[in-house]
Amino acid sequence: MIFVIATNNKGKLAEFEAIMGREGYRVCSMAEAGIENSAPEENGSSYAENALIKAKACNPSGEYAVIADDSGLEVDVLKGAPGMYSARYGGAGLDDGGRRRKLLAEIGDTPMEERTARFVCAICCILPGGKTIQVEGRCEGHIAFEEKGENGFGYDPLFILQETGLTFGEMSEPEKAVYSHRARAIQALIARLKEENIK
Ligand code: ITT
Repeated sequence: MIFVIATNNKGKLAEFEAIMGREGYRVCSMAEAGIENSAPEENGSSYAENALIKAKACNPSGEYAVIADDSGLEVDVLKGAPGMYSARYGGAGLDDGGRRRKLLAEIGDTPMEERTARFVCAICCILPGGKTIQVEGRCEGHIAFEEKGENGFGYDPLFILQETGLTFGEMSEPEKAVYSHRARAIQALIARLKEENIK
């Protein structure tokens, strides 16, 4: 079975390739599966609904399965923002760096003990024939006072993982893959695929 990763985010794609690849699964990008343009409106009311919307929109032909991910960073002092709107936080004009600067500005000098946050990842997998598997993963941490580390993407240089005390930006890809929200969701998916005897 080949799994098409229905994302336009290169950072996510690299993580799926690395984590699922290490587990022996074959994955490819939408472009490699001949799908040029799939970016549906993400108008669901939960991460899970948005993941389903993205997986359905990808709709590859033949023997491919599809995996879509909807994820976000929830900051408690911002009442859960940016959350489901993490990719669009601050409007269309901002890049990842601009969104990180906006987040730091919004949180201001809130003390470390109140800078609690979590990453959430919902994955939707649609198998050939239509069977749908939905799983979720989360990881807890704090928002740093400034960016640390160059690795990863998105909010990684700002998210201090509880278990290591390092930002995802300071951790290597295999280290992030031990603890991250996406890694936990992928492990849950793999457990379900094994139950179904799908390789
Ligand atoms: P696709 O919809 O094409 O998959 P996207 O980037 O728009 O790409 P989302 O709508 O799920 O994906 O938005 C998730 C955003 O949350 C993402 O753009 C990052 O800003 C942030 N994010 C999610 N997972 C992250 C991670 O592991 N590290 C850092 N930031 C992450």
